[in-house]
Amino acid sequence: MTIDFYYMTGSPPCTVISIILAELGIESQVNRHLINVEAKEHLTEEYAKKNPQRKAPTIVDDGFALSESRAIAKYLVAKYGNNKYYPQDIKARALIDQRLDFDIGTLYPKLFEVYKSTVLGLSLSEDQRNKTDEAFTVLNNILGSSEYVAGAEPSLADISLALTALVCEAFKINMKQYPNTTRWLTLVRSTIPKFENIAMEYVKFCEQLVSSKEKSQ
Ligand SMILES: N[C@@H](CCC(=O)N[C@@H](CS)C(=O)NCC(=O)O)C(=O)O
Repeated sequence: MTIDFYYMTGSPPCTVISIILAELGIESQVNRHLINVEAKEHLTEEYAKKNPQRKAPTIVDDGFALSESRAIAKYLVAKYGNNKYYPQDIKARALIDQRLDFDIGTLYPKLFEVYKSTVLGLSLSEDQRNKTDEAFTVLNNILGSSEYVAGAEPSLADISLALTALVCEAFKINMKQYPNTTRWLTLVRSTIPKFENIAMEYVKFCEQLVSSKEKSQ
């Protein structure tokens, strides 16, 4: 069995999949394919057969192609992980899905705006700043009454949301305003074994982006 994993450097959703592959202990069965973005490898018709959105990450598992990091994460834990981090209990799973949807629909898009402002120099409007604060306040409030984002146990939602929060921090969002979130980030980093090394490698990449942007100004 081999899983083909198509990824890009500097990509939060690809980093999430790398963490999950490591957590499941199946990295040795994975063929990693680094997409050459400059050569537009992801825009080819061949790649579109695997991922109609022409983005990364994508996996191909025994001929089965799948994209969207959160869908990939659920598939991998169902097939290879005995549902680790995604329990079968309907309500537990629904809560994890809700948190993952909050990430893709609300928090992660804010990360993209913060990235565009910090690294690409586009201005962030007052409204965008307020909406980013609103999204982080929602996360902080969830974590006020729950150890992890979907209850007392770590889940896929913690891996996905924690990476979004860590990257925003690297892009200079002051996370000290969200004390429940900083408490939880420390918890995730110390209790999900493969999170720390892989996530921090990516955070360092972001910090270098920010510092080279600052030096060029
Ligand atoms: N919602 C998607 C996001 C995928 C995505 O936007 N990937 C970016 C890399 S972070 C990409 O492929 N960008 C290349 C492009 O848009 O041309 C997921 O979670 O997998």
